[in-house]
Amino acid sequence: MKGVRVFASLVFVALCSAYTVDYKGHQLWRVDDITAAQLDDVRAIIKNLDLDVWASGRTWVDVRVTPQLRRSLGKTLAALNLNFRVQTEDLQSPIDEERNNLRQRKSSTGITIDDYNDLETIEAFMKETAANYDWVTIESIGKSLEGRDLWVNILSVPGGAEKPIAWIDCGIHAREWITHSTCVYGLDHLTKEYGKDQEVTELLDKYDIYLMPVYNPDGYSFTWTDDRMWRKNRAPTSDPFCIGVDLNRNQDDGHWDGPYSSTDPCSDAYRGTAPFSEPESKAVSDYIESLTQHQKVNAYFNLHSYSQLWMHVFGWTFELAPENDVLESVSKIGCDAIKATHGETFDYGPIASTIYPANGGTADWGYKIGIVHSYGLELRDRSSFILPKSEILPAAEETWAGIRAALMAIE
Ligand code: 0X9
Ligand code: ZN
Repeated sequence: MKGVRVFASLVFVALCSAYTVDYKGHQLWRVDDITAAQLDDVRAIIKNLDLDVWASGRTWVDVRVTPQLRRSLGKTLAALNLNFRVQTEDLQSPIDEERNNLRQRKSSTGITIDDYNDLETIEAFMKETAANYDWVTIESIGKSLEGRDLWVNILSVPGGAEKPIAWIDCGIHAREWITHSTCVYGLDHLTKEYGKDQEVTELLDKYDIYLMPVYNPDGYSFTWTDDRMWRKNRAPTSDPFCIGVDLNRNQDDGHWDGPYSSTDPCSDAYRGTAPFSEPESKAVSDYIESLTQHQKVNAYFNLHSYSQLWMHVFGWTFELAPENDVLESVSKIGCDAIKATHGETFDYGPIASTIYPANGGTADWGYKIGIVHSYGLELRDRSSFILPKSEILPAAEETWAGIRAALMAIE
């Protein structure tokens, strides 16, 4: 009897701690009110301590702090007069909470639009949607490093003259789950509402929509099994202890080898060995480029989280694009539509000055191949990759309102 109980509790423990990477005791700190004069200090601390940066803005940065680092980092920041506050006391607790919620739901099969869905469920939903609508197709545009299909849904309502294309992808960064759920919502909403909702109907009458809910399936799958906070793909690197290339530093934007990415395979911003060295970024970019041969690709939306930003080119330089005025006005239209949905505010502007400069990003690549309206969006919220279930639909609704408004404004 005792043996049975021990066995039962072992099974229970195994189910509860399904992730192999544990963040118990890790905290998320926000270093705030950073002045221009303090910026170099902050950068040096991040580099010296090899801190894991989760997000940042013009005057703040969120870093994950291990239990071992707390004391010394606190002292260092205080000595430099840098303000910081603990944003999440124990990073494992929201991860556990999220997992418990998902487990409770698990009795139901099939997609749940107002919740997070694993890779298999999303793929099944994409196939099912293509089977249910004669104007929706599904295509595998290549394979990930671990051999998973890279799926895209094409929403193309027949009739009228040839339409321009709008490309929207989600999940280039594995842990940004609110983006995957936003793409899934889009697929569901646009298909169900075409011919009923006037705004959806106008959008699909104007555009062929190419929707890729999971840009980085190997990484996404890994965030469900091993490490909820995984960001990159799962490519082996020259360092046997470090895995993964940041697919948003791997694009052939003409400035891949610039200073604003990492050459260190252990970094979360590792650029890879060459532009488009990665099967995922290569497949997506080849495919989009092939689309431009036959049809106009009017816009590219690359979805991220978090920090509520709507960004346009450039990322590689602080210089402004010649089209900056129009990019700013379309971004404003997008942000206004977001605000009108649930009151959330998004800041907008060029990538370099709105978040930070970055080489090898999707928007700069899109711009380089002639897609001027190439945007990078950072969705909700302002403090975490883990968003409660209650925010999944609102986040998706406002994002699609923004994308729709922007697309209707682009000529
Ligand atoms: O660093 C990034 O790649 C993005 N931020 S995140 O925290 N989601 O990782 C910002 C990149 C902005 N550039 C493009 N989207 N092209
Ligand atoms: Zn991201």
